[in-house]
Amino acid sequence: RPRVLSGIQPTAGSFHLGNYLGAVRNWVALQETHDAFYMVVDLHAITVPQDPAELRANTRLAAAQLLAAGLDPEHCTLFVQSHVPEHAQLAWVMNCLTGFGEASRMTQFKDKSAKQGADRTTVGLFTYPVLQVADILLYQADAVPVGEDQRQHVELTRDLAERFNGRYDKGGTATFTVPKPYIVRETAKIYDLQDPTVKMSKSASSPKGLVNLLDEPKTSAKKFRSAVTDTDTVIRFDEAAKPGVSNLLTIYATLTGTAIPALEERYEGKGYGALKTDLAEAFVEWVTPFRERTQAYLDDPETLDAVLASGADKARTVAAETLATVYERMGFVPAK
Ligand code: AQP
Repeated sequence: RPRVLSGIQPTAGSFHLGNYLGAVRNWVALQETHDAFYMVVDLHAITVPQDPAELRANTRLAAAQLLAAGLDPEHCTLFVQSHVPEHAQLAWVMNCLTGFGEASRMTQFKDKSAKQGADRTTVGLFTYPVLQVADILLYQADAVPVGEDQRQHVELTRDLAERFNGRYDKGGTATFTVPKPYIVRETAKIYDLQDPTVKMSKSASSPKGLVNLLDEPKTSAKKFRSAVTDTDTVIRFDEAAKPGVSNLLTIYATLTGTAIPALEERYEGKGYGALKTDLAEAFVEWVTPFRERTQAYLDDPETLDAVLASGADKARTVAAETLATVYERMGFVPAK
């Protein structure tokens, strides 16, 4: 089976709809066809300041949401990044292979650091993509299921894997599998409901444009009903001319498993109000059991922690083997 690896941050508490539709939903599908490794990336979370109690609670909350979304520990390896120390160890090695200019070109870093200002931006935020490189390469992943915003980081991973392989393999077998991004075009970028030209994001979206899965469903339904569209009245998928309507159609189609042309037909001659109300209802119908399942996992922390412990064991076996090969090839003297 080909292998996939991906991660999600535990920073905001609730996942938002972009996280779910752009990434987590695909993780659930891929666990049936791939050898799947998924993690809650708490080491990434501390690139910005975290309250310790909140980080601890949000890490378990993220795991609970992943299980509620449909990840099955019998079909995938679910773990917490900091439980596997090899991530930080390989990240250091990869930092030493990454050009300063190369890291400086990462657009996500440029955007976030510009917003935070130089004094509040940490070196950790700067090297975050390199930690991500290590995350992926440790597991020899063939594919990385992510949203469009992560494409550049997967490209960096490919470059560094090839660089390492070229420099250290010396005619032997390649140390690293060179991974490909796995991005589902239709849901690669879910947009802010109030500004459908920017991605839905926990840090950049206005509260009214951001749909958090764990918010009161009534609150989210209202956000759908007041989503920004356009002054036209035709319900048609056209991302360039009608970004708001297209975003709503994408969300509706994906949540309900309906093709977009079928929705266009269903809403022919109807106004935007009907689409928004129906989408709000469909969302509430989907999210209500999701919230209940999340709560059930949270109510049983022992089981949750046991799932994560067993995931970490499985992950460490793979990660340790890769790291040992890397250390050996780089010329580190073995510890024994
Ligand atoms: N709007 C989105 N559309 C599609 N996919 C998205 N992802 C995030 N936003 C969208 C995907 O979700 C996965 C987990 O991402 P993360 O844990 O790194 O979260 P994030 O990218 O930090 O989420 P935000 O909201 O975008 O955070 P900020 O505001 O901090 O930048 C990834 O696969 C991501 O592509």
